[in-house]
Amino acid sequence: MATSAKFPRLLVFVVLVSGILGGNCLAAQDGKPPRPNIVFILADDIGYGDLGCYGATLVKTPNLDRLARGGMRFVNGYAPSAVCTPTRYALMTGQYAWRHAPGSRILSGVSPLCIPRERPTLPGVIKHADYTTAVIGKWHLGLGEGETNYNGLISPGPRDVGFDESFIIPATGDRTPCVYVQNGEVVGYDANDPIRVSYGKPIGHEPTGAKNPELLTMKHSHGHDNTIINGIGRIGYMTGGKAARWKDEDIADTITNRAVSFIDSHKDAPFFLYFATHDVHVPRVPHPRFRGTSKHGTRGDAIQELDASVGRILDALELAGLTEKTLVVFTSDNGGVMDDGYIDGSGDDKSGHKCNGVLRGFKGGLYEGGTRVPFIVRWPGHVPSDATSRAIISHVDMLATFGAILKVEVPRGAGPDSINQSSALLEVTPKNPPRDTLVLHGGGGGLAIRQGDWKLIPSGGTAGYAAAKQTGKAARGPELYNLANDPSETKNLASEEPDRVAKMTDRLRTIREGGR
Ligand code: NG6
Ligand code: CA
Repeated sequence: MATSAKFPRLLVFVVLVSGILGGNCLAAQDGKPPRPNIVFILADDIGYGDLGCYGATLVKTPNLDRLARGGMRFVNGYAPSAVCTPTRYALMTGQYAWRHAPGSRILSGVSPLCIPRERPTLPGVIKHADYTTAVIGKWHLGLGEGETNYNGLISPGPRDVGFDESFIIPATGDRTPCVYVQNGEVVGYDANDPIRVSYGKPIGHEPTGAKNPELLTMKHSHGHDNTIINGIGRIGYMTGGKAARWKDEDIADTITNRAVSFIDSHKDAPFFLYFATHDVHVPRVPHPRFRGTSKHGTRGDAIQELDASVGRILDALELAGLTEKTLVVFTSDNGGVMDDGYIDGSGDDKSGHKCNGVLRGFKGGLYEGGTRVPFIVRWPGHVPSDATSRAIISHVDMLATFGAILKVEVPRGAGPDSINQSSALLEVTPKNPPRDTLVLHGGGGGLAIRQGDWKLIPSGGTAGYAAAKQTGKAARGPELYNLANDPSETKNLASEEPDRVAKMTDRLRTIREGGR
């Protein structure tokens, strides 16, 4: 694998056709497809079975279903990891996160930026095609250097890895600090009320979930007992920044409003919008207008809130006349989970809703429920409509894929694990499916490999993340499944197929040690 230092961004990007196409022009030239705007919507903790278009009946997702009808639904779409930060790292860099330790684990709210500044990134590649790039929503890739200081300009951050504009939740909804950061500054910052954040050692005198459970509006089931903000115990302590703190019930509206206004104000020139929702991560606090609207409790209400956000994005594109000129992707950062640390009814949900559909396992784990997620792509006139693709595709492929669609040549060494999937986007059954093999990363750090219809989880691979344990006992030795015959991973074929286990173990080792 080439080191990133060999490829300083400005020197190595060769923009092949932006000159020919003439800056912001989106029109087709020489019969070639035009360059679309790109809206990449990354939901949080949405599972394979959570949407109507993937079989859910107890939650209604009319907007996501409409997106799927207008485009292609992948049934073998994978988040690169079963947890958030490593998935986002792989999406941003086209490199598996387990190759780069700082991006390979769930980060706190004071972790430094985990993307090396010299590494080529997805927004960086797109920017080189003269696009305006923005991230709105959950970041969770660290900010600053050393321990993040939320007072003053917070740098480096999104704008140092390819984004022109940013409006972000720094880590997660359940982690301090509970404030938005816009272009490096806390929104609503008050210099007279400085912000201090701590993980591990308590700071400040504000009530905590551990000491003042009577003040909680939502109780925790595990963790989440540090500073209470907006009635909810968080991971991490926080003091100050009182005027800047978010209201959980308004997060979806706040970030969706920003995304809609970004689309509206950039409708005349090409743009890339990375819209990363907080729904349906914990704490799940949908706005009152969604409460009680689904048949799957609070979690279902949050899914319906997510669907409404997506609907507003699609409407904004339509209103701006951009539906035909925009490639929209909707997917999730990891599989679904019921109880993820708060008592919100999901842990003992009896509705019958299966967040990961027929798949075994949950967020954090290496069974399919941990990483296989909805993956919908729409680009009218280019991506087949109302179609279903069986191609294996992952967020790690977006750098090479969008680079190809926008005709930006990326240097060797950029996105070392990223595969150009444009043929899989443009055809239901491409002649040579771009990807046969994919490595999956679990919340506990283990790796699994999918090759064609086969899946191998080496010994002990599923350990490590609380929710993953909801799956039942893992086997002692390696686990081998044929996903075509057994999508729920019920029959471990490892002892019947020792040769295949050996070959796949070898292949995994080669990829791990040797680059792509
Ligand atoms: C876990 C949290 C979980 C969630 C997860 C990150 C506990 C017990 N569990 O450590 O609630 O925050 O981290 O989720 O604290 S992710 O989608 O951002 O990866
Ligand atoms: Ca997540």
